Amino acid sequence: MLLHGYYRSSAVFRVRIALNLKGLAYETVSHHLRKGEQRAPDYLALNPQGLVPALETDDGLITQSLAMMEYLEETHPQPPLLPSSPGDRARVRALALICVADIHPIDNLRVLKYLRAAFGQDEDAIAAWYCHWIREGFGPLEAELAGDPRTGRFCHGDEPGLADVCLVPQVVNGQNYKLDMSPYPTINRIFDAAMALPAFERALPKHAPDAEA
Ligand SMILES: N[C@@H](CCC(=O)N[C@@H](CS)C(=O)NCC(=O)O)C(=O)O
Repeated sequence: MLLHGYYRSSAVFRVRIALNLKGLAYETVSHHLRKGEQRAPDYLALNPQGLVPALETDDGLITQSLAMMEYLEETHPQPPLLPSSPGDRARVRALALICVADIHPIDNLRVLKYLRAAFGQDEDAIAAWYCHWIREGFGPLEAELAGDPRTGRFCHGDEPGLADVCLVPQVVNGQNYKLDMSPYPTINRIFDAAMALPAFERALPKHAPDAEA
């Protein structure tokens, strides 16, 4: 498989973790997001959204990190990223979507660029925006995780799964913006448990082949 990405991208970070958890080998192509390489004509021809990640597979190109992770789960079911019962699967998907659908899209690079270019916002305002939307997601996520007995060492039970794969990059994004994580003890505990696993640690941006010094 060939993963189109960029080391700092948290959506790509998710896919690196999922590939590592599944024990799957892959190669990478880097598209420097700050230089706008995701909008180069040859990449747009591949992925008209002009976003990373994109994953080239034997079944064709897959865009959208969640679709990739579901694809990996279906083609390589072991170890599972989703639990076996429909209710539990729905819970894990819902937890994952807090990061994937509710937090990440409004903190994306193109949104921040638009805030600067169209509304003249400075870096303090950008940081306030960025952290606000993480707090909006992490508050309810913390409450859900802390209040549900299905939460274990990880978001769901004692093995890492899809919700953890999506949570960890979002926490790292918060750390990059110096977000105060003290209101989220359960999230912090799960983050620490995940980072103790090589599949998560090796997927960190700093270990990606295109990481900059
Ligand atoms: N929903 C998409 C989001 C992909 C996405 O927004 N990727 C970001 C990097 S984390 C990107 O390519 N940003 C480029 C830009 O904003 O121009 C997914 O999960 O794959």
